[in-house]
Amino acid sequence: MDEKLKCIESGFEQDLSGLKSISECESIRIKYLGRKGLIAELFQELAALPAEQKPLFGPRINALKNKLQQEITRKSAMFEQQPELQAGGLTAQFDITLPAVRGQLGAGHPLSLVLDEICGLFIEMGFCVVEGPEIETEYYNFEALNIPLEHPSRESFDTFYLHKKYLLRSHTSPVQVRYMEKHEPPIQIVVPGKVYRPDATDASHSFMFNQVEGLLVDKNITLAHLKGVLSVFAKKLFGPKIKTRFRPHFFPFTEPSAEMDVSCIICGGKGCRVCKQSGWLEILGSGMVHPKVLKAVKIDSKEYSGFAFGMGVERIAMLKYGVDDIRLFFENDLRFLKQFG
Ligand code: 2NM
Repeated sequence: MDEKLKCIESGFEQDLSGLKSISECESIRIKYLGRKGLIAELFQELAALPAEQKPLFGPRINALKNKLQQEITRKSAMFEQQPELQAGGLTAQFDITLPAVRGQLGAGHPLSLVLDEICGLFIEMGFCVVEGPEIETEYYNFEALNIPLEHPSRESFDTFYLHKKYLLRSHTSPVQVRYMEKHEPPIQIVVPGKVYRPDATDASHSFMFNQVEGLLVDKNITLAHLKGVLSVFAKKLFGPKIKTRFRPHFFPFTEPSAEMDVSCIICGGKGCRVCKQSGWLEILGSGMVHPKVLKAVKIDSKEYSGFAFGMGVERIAMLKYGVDDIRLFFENDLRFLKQFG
């Protein structure tokens, strides 16, 4: 008897899930609850059982009967209210009365968050965001930027060459060159994007990474404007307590050139493992746009001057989030990515 009850119940569940229309509901009702149906059969068998077993199975058969009645009524009401579920469409298998399964919410990629934040800070200061091609020519990636052919300075921008004159840009500066060719000053842009260099991959190097570079050209622009804009940027990005300093440097496309450091965001300047006991972290490169670069884009360097800068997004994201291996950004391990907003 016990076996039989279980068997009828599981058979019913199978039949119920295959239902496609209201008329099929009726056939199932007859099969189980009809005058000669499976439940009626159970009651007949119950009558034949020894008296002491009747109280064991009577209530169970009744309970099963009620359950089947409820399920069939629920299902036919569903077909009545949602006629489009009938007749074997894809949705016929879909029980709209079931509770919904909640999908997993995504999170912004840490590099997107930092890139958007950096661009947002420059937008607040009046810059426009500009993008350009990742496949470039030697002219825009090097020559226009005062990095002559065969010059050793090209080696610090070690490059992936494609077919003949084409290459993968090793910085986003070619976009600034293209922009200056087409627009007259005043110019005030930031350029985010992917850049490529054939470095061996390790904890701090990747053959592809993201940069944000910027350019401001107008009359009477001086190193004071460069220092002002970039110091404000650092305070907005890392907080008002942060200190900045500028160290002389060399870039072929700027003269003079400088790197900007911020006081270590981990130890506050006391010295720690991250800042290698120096108290300072290098954040970006910058300088006054070289007259030869302005000449290449036909901007008169007697009338106009400008400053430019560039920073690595991965490096800043690593400092901001305390990530110690750049490869984590590219492996798409959800255990890592889920930790960001
Ligand atoms: C940097 C550092 C210094 C830079 C220069 C230019 C251009 F096109 F105006 F000449 N764009 N970006 C520049 C200057 C980039 O990155 C470390």
